[in-house]
Amino acid sequence: MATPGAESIWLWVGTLGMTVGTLYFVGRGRGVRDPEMQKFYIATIFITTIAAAMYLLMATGFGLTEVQVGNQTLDIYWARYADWVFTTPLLLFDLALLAGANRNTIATLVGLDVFMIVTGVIAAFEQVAAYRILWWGISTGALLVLLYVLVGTLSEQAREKSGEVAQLFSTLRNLMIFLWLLYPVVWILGTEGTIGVLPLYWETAAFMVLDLTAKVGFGVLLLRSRSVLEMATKPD
Ligand code: RET
Repeated sequence: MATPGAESIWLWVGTLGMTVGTLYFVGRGRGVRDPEMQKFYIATIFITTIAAAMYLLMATGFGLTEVQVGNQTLDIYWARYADWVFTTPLLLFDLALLAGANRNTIATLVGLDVFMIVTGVIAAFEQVAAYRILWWGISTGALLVLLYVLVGTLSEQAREKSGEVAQLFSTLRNLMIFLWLLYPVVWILGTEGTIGVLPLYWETAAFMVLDLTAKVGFGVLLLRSRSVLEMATKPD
């Protein structure tokens, strides 16, 4: 455990944002009785709840550790990965549910995603700089395959849905592709990448904006219209 520096301001903003998001989603979900529709609310509420807890863990310093790489000591917020390993599969689950995906597609997406985060953890804790980049590359490879499945198989399954559902699906899918591709970029430019283009302060701000948009922004768009979710859950 180490003490967070000036970047803790962004971690507190993240904690607050995820908490407000959670309360908002709980409010939106009140009175939803249909079990198929409840799935969207349950997944989305867990996403921001887990993130709020992990942001609090980072802001209070428990979620921070140090890793020695050569003669550099890196500040590593390990709690990010604890957050992502649960929340990114839930985000994919939300999108897959909207697309009406089958179990094999969901399992493939979640499997690739967990592989991506776990190899990302290895990259973050590896002590040899060159191997950090190697694991970053492996993790990024998994991300690219995952996005390929999103654009291919998942989008194909979503095409059978009605106009409004298909529209919401493509908005959320495009948002996801754009945001998720920025994570490995921030990581490699930030402290983890050891080249130090982006100092910890700005890296923390960047991840916070990405996390809030990918979770709260995504959830707001998804849960905005109950009638679209109703259409999505009706057997077609
Ligand atoms: C890491 C590092 C190694 C390379 C890659 C990564 C990808 C992370 C992603 C995270 C997405 C997080 C989201 C959080 C929601 O709030 C682990 C940074 C590819 C894609 C969407």
